[in-house]
Amino acid sequence: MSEVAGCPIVLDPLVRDLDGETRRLRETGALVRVDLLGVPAWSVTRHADARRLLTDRRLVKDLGRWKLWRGGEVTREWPLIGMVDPGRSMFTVDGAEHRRLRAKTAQAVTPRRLENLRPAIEHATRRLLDDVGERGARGPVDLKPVFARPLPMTVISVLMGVDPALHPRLHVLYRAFFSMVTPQDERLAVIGELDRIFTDMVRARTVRPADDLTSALILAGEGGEPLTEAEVVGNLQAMVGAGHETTVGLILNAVRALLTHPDQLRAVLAGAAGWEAVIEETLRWDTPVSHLLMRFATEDIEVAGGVIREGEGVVISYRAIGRDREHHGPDADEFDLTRDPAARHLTFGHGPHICPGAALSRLEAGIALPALFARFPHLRLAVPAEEIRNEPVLTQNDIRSLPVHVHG
Ligand code: STR
Repeated sequence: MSEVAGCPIVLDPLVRDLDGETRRLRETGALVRVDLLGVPAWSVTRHADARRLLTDRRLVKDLGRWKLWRGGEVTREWPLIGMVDPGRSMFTVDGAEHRRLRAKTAQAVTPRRLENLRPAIEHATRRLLDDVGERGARGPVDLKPVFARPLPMTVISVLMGVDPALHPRLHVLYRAFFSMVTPQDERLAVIGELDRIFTDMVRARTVRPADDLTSALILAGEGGEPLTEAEVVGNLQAMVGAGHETTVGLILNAVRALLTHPDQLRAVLAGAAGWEAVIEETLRWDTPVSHLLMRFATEDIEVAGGVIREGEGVVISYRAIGRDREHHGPDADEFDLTRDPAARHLTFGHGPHICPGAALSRLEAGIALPALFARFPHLRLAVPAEEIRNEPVLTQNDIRSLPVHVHG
């Protein structure tokens, strides 16, 4: 697809310079016209505007409200279609229907309920760190495939009841799903296969419920309409898709931030700064999600002196928002663990769709990061920081690999 006229920023599907792109977005303005692989949309780059828009009912998830989709200008040939049309779930509906689809999941992932998962997370962390240690004895280890990627998949699978035998295939499928270099016919086949995998799983649980959230979603219905099979499948896919991809980013980005800020790492290891600060500052400074697609305007909406017209699409650019100087101050580009925690970041979103997995990801990172640095106090990068590249993934901030030396 060709470039779109009137879009000052073309988001790079190969993500060759994420910091540069984040800066350009922010400097271009608060409401910026962006070119998403040939498709125009608005990007929101300021904390205050995003916070307001995320509770604005005139902005909805329903793809049917998108003029470019209704008019046939955007089709299933668009590489980002899977992000805006992943099927019916709590991720794609609003209002009363959204509350109905989300209620059971939200109840299951409160900080208190999640404490039940702690032993499983600690066990998985220990087992993976054993593997890191063994490989590390032979040379540099890439923390992504050996540690950061398997842990969230294992944890979300325990919660949802996904068979661990599926993990290798799921990793292959999600990688192809998110990568912008995947040929589109292959991506559509991947989406079909994910759908079959999760539909089969929901059918198996319908016949034989187990002690997992998928079974709870199937059995839910007391005091309301039960979810349909397609809705349970949609929610399961949303949970696995989000739970798998985003926490990988949180863990890797935190490790990279600490290894490239040795003074702050020392403060953490000496107990002068907390792991909670590491997690929250990483979430703000190097957000696991660069851009969240997409919401659609049901009427004209004024934002920051501009107007989003009825039927236009809106992207929340969380990475730019995390670096918003109007909210985080003139040093917003600095990673600083002593930053005032009262100036909360917006990385998990806001309003009805606020990330239901926020507490789970904090729990995972809060176990994984201290365990990693306790086991390997001499951890250091095995390549210059400038050589660490992103995957060609437009929406997620997805480091390709993080090679480290783990022993001395
Ligand atoms: C991945 C593919 C799929 O089967 C279902 C979904 C719905 C939820 C989406 C997920 C997607 C991609 C990653 C998202 C997640 C919700 C939160 C997560 C967008 C499209 C984020 O990265 C914020």
